[in-house]
Amino acid sequence: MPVSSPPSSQGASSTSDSSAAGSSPISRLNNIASHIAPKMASTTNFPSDVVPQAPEDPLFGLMAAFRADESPDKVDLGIGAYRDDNAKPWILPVVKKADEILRNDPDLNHEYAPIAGIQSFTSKAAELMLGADSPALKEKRSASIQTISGTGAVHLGALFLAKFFKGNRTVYVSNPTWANHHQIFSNVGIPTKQYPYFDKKTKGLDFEGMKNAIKDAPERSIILLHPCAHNPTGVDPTLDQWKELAEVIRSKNHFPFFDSAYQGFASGNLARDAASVRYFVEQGFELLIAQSFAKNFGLYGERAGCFHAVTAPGPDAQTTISRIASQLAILQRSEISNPPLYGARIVSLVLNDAKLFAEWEDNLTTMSGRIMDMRNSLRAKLEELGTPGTWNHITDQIGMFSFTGLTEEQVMRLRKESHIYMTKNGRISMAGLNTKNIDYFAKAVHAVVSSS
Ligand code: PLA
Repeated sequence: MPVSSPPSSQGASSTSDSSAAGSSPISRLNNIASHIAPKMASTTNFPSDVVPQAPEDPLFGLMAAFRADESPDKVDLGIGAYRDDNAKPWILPVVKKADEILRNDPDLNHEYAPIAGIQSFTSKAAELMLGADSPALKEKRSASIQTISGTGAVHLGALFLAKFFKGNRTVYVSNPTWANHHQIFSNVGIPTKQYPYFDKKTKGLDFEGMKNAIKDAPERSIILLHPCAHNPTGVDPTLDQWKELAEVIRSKNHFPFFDSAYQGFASGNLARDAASVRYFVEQGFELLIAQSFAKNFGLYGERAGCFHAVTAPGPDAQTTISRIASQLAILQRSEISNPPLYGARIVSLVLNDAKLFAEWEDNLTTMSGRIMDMRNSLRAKLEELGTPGTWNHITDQIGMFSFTGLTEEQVMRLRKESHIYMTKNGRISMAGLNTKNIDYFAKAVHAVVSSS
């Protein structure tokens, strides 16, 4: 019987890597085992035709490759996590303060949270997303449930739809979108289809393509939308375009599902970044929202998130939302029982205290402002160098990411020749750039673009 390997630092890697055959103690043990029982049939319930070796997650694989690179020049533009001007993770000063308050709270304990999470957190999270004067809040026709960050919220929404949505059980996502959307929905049996989004020529929004595809989708389809700072393109519709989209979505009775992972990161203004969602709610849509606090609070690993369901106005809206909330609680109970405390406690402290809230807004401006500086600087440098092509899209795009237009071949060359790490689709996390590495990056891009 094969001897299993200890878990590797990269998670689900296997022992069957032929390049390592015979070299590790585990493969030697496996060799001996196969001599002792050469003819023994495989005893696993999970042979390779049933459980094939899956590829490593491209983004987390990229992160591991970056960590393993020993070059002092290496640049990480992979995962969408904020970095300061020294390429270091930034603990928001307001989070440090909230943490201090938490740690000195004599009443704090480690009891379970309620199934729906910490109420002081979920209620303020809803206000943040919908606006304090939202008709949905006033009319009490929204339900909010704390989740395992944004991913957990998308998953909970997908699971709810898989169980209860009786329209066209297909979710339409932008082309491209955050790759995990495809996995999360297909895992619960909801297939994804794509609507055009990114115009390769203008490196901006293919609005007509997007609108027409949504118009052509069968009645009552699920439409997944990024409210701001679209991942991976950094391209957002204007508010007027959102209004047109709302009209199309209404005319086909589609069901909108917003995935908000970057509120405050696009413009630096929380209300402006939520304007699309708020507009749809004002228009009386029934909709779902996944909300992440990973990026805007820098609480990536703490997994603070929230899921909101909003039902349309009407005489039975409150009973509808109560039914929905009751089923969400059942799903939550069977999946995670109840959500983790720390991140939500931090967020709750900040959202419930006017002074801390103002400080948080200030921290958000620091992050979004530095990203905008890097956009301006990168564009200026590439234009100064005379790098072939146009570079206005770097400053036109918004939020954590820029879709550079670099080809996969160019991306791979940058990795090999200059130790610069970005996803193969040419997405860069803008926060990975800083005053110290931006010249190096611009020159490296200039070199590969000029010679390909
Ligand atoms: N939705 C979108 C659109 C995202 O970009 C991300 C994160 C999430 C949800 C999930 O975030 P959370 O679960 O951490 O709250 N996207 C990252 C990381 C930043 C990732 O892929 O997990 C990215 O680099 O694309």
